[in-house]
Amino acid sequence: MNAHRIHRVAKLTGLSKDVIRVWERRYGLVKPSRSSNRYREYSDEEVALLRFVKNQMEQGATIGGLAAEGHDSLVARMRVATPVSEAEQKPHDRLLDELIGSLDPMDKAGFERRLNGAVAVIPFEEAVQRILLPLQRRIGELWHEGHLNIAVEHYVTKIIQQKLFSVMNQLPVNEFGPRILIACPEGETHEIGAQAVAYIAATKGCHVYYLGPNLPYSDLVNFCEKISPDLVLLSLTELKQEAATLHHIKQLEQLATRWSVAVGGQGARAMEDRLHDTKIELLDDLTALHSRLMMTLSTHRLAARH
Ligand code: B12
Repeated sequence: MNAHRIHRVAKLTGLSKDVIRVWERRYGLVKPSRSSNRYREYSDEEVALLRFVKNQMEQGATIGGLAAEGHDSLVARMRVATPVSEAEQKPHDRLLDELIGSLDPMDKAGFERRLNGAVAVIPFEEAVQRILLPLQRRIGELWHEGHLNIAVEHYVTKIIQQKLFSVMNQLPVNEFGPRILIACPEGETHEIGAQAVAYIAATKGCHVYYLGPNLPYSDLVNFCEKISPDLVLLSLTELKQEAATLHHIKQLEQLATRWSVAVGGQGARAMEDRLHDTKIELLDDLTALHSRLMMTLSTHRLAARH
């Protein structure tokens, strides 16, 4: 790990030395150590965090809002948003190879020991990004290519889901937090994206209603009427035919006249052009999801005060 003096940090981040000091003093964003002659020394991670904060502000976030989110949450988010270098990803790729190797012939104990061991030693949010979701993609692709039996795919998918649910169930239910309804709409059975979204919303202190895959539109509306959600988040993975897409958007537009509706996932991104003139928001990725949740949380807090 490198230690950088403030003038180098200014060069690396494009921030002035004054700004860096203010972010330290006023907001406690970074906590540089001091060299023997009292110079501030910043770690690589602090430099990356300053860059991440600058980038977030360029996209509209405020320094106050980011600081209120807290140092640890920002670091976690930065780690997820920062592309992993090849060297960093290598151990995860190796692990994924080993995990897949232990499925044929089936070595259940070996598979679970490896997976549990790897997930236990890194922050769970990182494990989701670096291990669980990539594992789901790899397993799914193997099935799609005809290299894996669907029963084995189900076994792995269920383990991934259990991990997400068990960590989610340990989080306190924040009954006074904003109500976030998360589901996959009718016809959408790829579930892990929605589950990851539910987990993230729960970690932020939202009151999550997770309704899973393939939820018929009329039941979605009924449920919204019951709970009056602050935000409806829908995960779309499959790309539909033109007519089905238009029908789908029409229904969601109806929903969006009464509640805030946002969509995400590969299928949602593919219909981006069709969403421009609608009230349906598109959340490009998990960083966008995070910003949207922070906005919902602060609106909810403000409303609670009045
Ligand atoms: C895993 C998988 C499966 C698994 C699903 C397991 C399950 N229960 O969820 C299995 C093997 C069962 C499966 C089956 C099918 N699948 Co499939 N599957 C995949 C695969 C490999 C990965 C999808 C996935 O789960 N990714 C993991 C998620 C977390 O990653 P992601 O989708 O990139 O999502 C990221 C973001 O988009 C975001 N996100 C997701 N949702 C949301 C929501 C919000 C609000 C936000 C903010 C963000 C967000 O989160 C993720 C963060 O990294 C893809 C191919 C691929 N590589 O993408 C095909 C794919 C999606 N499947 C496909 C198809 C067609 C099917 C089947 C219909 C095939 C069939 N004829 O039977 C079936 C039916 C579905 C089913 N569940 O039974 C096609 C879809 C084609 C299309 N037109 O779009 C794909 C693209 C494969 C292909 N190349 O053809 N599949």
